[in-house]
Amino acid sequence: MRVTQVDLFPVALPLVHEFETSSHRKASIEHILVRFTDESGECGWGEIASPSDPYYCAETVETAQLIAARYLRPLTLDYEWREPHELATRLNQVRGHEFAKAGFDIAAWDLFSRLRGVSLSKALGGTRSQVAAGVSLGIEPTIDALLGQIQHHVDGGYSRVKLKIKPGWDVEPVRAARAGFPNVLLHVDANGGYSPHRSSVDHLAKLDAFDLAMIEQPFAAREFVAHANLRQAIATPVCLDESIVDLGDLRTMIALDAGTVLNIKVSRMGGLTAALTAYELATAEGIAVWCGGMHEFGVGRAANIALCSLAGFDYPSDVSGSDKYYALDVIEPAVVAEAGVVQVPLGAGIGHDVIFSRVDQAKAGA
Ligand code: OSB
Ligand code: MG
Repeated sequence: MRVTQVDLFPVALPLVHEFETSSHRKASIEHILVRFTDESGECGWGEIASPSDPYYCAETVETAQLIAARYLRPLTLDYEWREPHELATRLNQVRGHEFAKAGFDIAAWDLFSRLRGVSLSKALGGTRSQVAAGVSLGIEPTIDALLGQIQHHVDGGYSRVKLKIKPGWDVEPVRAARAGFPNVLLHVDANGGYSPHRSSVDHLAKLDAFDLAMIEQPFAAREFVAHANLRQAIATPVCLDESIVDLGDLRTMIALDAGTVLNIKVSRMGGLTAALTAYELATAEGIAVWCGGMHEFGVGRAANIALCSLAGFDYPSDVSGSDKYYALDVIEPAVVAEAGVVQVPLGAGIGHDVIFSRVDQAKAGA
């Protein structure tokens, strides 16, 4: 097939609840929706879920827009391909810029599965009709406010809660969360906020007391050795997020035994094609996998949900209902989580319709 038109739509939506990590705080999200149109007039949608600012990774919404318009769009237009991995290989001429590439790869998978009349889940090899959903909660001004947030989401049926931590906001909030919610599956995510020294290892070892499912990315992305040292020193499993951008990173993680869990993010790895390859290697090597999120709108979230429908995504993923993030998502029907479970759509492609009037209304900068 041949994509004859690529449209980029920057969209900004306010978050229902402000979100703070070890690096920054945000009240709204700006992503770029990607629309492919092929020669038959069929469309495929993708989402570039790059953070606006370079605090999670080096990409920003502006770099993503530039790379998409100047390099990825011309590489996509009028290129003949049969399967999404062919386009992904072509786009990999561009080094880095995984978030930008992910938006194009998701659009290719959506178009590909729509043309075949199958769901994205089925096209990817998914076998589950529903996936386990958790929530990721930011740093709050007080421990009471955090407990209120946990209560709200436990009341909403979620059985797994991830808490953001940073130096100065770790042992005490986690102790309070565990005391208040003895049966909730809990894990923590530091977004690389700790310095890679022995004192951090000793400090983080205190979290072993709280029966956490894992500690996610305590050190900076390239600190594989620090993660390997931590993994030796604590009982809580170590999970990597920012460290794993490509298969080479995953091989380093495995070789150094730098963690036992992988947070596969479609966006961070450059798309569904790359995520699938990482999934295959990780599961073959006994690394547990689950799917992380980047506060995606419904398009990117649908791609994440489809990925979670593959065997092995047992631990609940960061695929919450649309209402956890946005009052009005860009898709219909909205993503719904009930009793901690999201149904995998059966319709062709991502299985949701993009509501163009909402995309237009939420145009970034408008
Ligand atoms: O580290 O997983 C992360 C959001 C923005 C940047 C980094 C992360 C996150 C999340 C959100 O945790 C997860 C979600 O989309 O629900
Ligand atoms: Mg993370």
